[in-house]
Amino acid sequence: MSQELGTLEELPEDYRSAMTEAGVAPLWPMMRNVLPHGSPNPVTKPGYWNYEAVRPLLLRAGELTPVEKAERRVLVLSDPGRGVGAMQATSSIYLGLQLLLPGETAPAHVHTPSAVRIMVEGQGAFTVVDGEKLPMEAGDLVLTPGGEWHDHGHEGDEPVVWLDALDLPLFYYLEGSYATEGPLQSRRNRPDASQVEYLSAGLVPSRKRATKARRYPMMRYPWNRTEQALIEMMNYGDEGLAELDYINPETGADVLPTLGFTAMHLQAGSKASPPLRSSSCAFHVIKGSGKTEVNGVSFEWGPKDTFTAPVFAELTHEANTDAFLVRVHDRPLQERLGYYEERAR
Ligand code: GTQ
Repeated sequence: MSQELGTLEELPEDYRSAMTEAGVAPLWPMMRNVLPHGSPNPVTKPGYWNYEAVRPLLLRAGELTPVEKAERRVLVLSDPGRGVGAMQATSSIYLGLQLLLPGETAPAHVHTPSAVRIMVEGQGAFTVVDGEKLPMEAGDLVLTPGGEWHDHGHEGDEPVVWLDALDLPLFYYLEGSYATEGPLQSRRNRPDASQVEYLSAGLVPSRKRATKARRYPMMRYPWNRTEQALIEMMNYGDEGLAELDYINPETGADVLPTLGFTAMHLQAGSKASPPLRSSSCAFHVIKGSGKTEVNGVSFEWGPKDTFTAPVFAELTHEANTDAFLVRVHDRPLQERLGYYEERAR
């Protein structure tokens, strides 16, 4: 274990200005900032967004800014540790609430970061990804992987809101984030793959020699099936908590290279304290109400609310009613980088 490290102030003034002149700086006064002992020192603070509070602001954006002038009409959920305006909710996760009004179209574009939509309210919206029209119903999870063209449309008659989760902070940090705009896509005249090729878990279209599956074979994960599966898991489990990971049905891998998604069901009256995880995460409430403590900060949540936890957060969930949440996390990225970790409480 190293002893107390030297400080900048200990160094002679002339040496410090000569270093500045040369464009260099000593590591040792900064060493513990970049390599703290034992565990990271996150900038991210626990965040909570009450949907009822944000909803009127989002609807007002619909009156103030036509979608043509927004490209995407979104209110961004900023990490309290970085302050309002920060384009991130945790170190690696961007979250935004997007509004689309009846008849509107959000134009086609493609970008390097990947996005996932979790439907919050309203009917009749759809996203077209790679020519596939994906209906969006409450709780559905819809993928827009990086590099895939996507546009959003709305054939219903009420405002539609969904939660966007993107790995944008990572791409921005890598100076790799950019978008290209293009014309609306033509759509194949068939239901999306979740209703045809991948209707049943455990069954995939028969593997033929020389045919290569799409990298992202299924872009939509309908909520009704997820909820049914969670309820069955709960019925035959004994923990008061059931969890299912969203996976690519062809490979069994997480749905995206960087972000993972886990559907959670907490039984009414149950309490859960997961291990400390090296991943940061966001929770979006599909149904039900409860309370979660994140590093000692308590959030009372209800349907459509969203809250976040930094890396290695101490979490305790308590459900007042039967509750369903989707957890967005960066475990896949950390596993790729070889450092994902869980520590017992
Ligand atoms: O719908 O494509 O919240 O490109 C941020 C960037 C949504 C989208 C966001 C985007 C989108």
